[in-house]
Amino acid sequence: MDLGLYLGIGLTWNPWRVPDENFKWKKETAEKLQKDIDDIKPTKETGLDKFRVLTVGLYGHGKSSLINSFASISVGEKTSICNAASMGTNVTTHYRNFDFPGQLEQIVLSDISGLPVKKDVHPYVENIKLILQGHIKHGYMFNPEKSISSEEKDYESSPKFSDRIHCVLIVIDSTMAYELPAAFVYGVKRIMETMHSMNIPVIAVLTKTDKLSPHVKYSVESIFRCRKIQQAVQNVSKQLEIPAPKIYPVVTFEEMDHFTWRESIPLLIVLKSLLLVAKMHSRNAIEVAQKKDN
Ligand SMILES: Nc1nc2c(ncn2[C@@H]2O[C@H](COP(=O)(O)OP(=O)(O)OP(=O)(O)O)[C@@H](O)[C@H]2O)c(=O)[nH]1
Ligand SMILES: [Mg+2]
Repeated sequence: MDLGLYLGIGLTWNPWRVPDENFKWKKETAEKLQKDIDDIKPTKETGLDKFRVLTVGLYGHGKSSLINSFASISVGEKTSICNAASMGTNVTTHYRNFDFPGQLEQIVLSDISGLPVKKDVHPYVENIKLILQGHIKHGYMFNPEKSISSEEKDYESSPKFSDRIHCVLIVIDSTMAYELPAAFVYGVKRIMETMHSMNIPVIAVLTKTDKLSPHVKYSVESIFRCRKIQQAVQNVSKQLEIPAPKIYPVVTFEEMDHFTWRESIPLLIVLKSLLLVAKMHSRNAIEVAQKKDN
């Protein structure tokens, strides 16, 4: 075993993140998180069956892997509902909404192609803004050169309240936290302007922390004690202007044969947070919409 790993070099004595007052890496913690998640459903006044959550990020950063991991948690075993792979180009090319089989029946997660970095990000950003407002239909193929026009068949001219996005997950490969491409930072900031104007909450997820830290690769329990991960969170927070507590490090299940409650905990923490903010947002948004109608 690596001596640094053995001696715990690079780990803080006290965790840099304490997700809950009495947080412990125990099976009961995972079960409690799962129970809390089950209880967070849309309120009656919103008329919603499900919360809609959009994943945004660069290609290959782990958007589809994250969605597959949530699906796995939902059914209690490793499964896959969207394609994830390392191919050097965008694997996901269409805008698709995924309902989860199993327990997570209150969420629809939307997957899209990664933000282009070598091209003008404007058309992509315009499309994201339209998705946030519910104007783009499931199955739309992203064209990085141009945004959708209101004439196209995949354009929804009068979206319902339930078509809008209630929370955005910005997915970032933690090993790139120190060199986020300028086009990505620019694109995310433009998308966040629209989110702020619609009051849509954002959560950032740092994937591949097992690649950033040998401690996490050895045991996921090191995730909230590893200095490198803490620094990655701080770096992303500074560059994207997202508060550090809203940035969640994880390891997706994509490269694992199976998972246990232990590996689930960081992902369950993300799920609980995104459901809480989506619930809060949808409740406020319906009040605003109803006031406008009166
Ligand atoms: N080691 C490790 N690999 C991961 C993790 N998450 C994703 N990967 C790998 O990263 C690669 C890309 O993941 P995807 O989920 O396809 O990325 P994406 O953001 O959906 O990419 P596009 O669809 O092309 O935009 C895959 O080979 C995954 O196995 C993780 O937490 N740890
Ligand atoms: Mg993908």
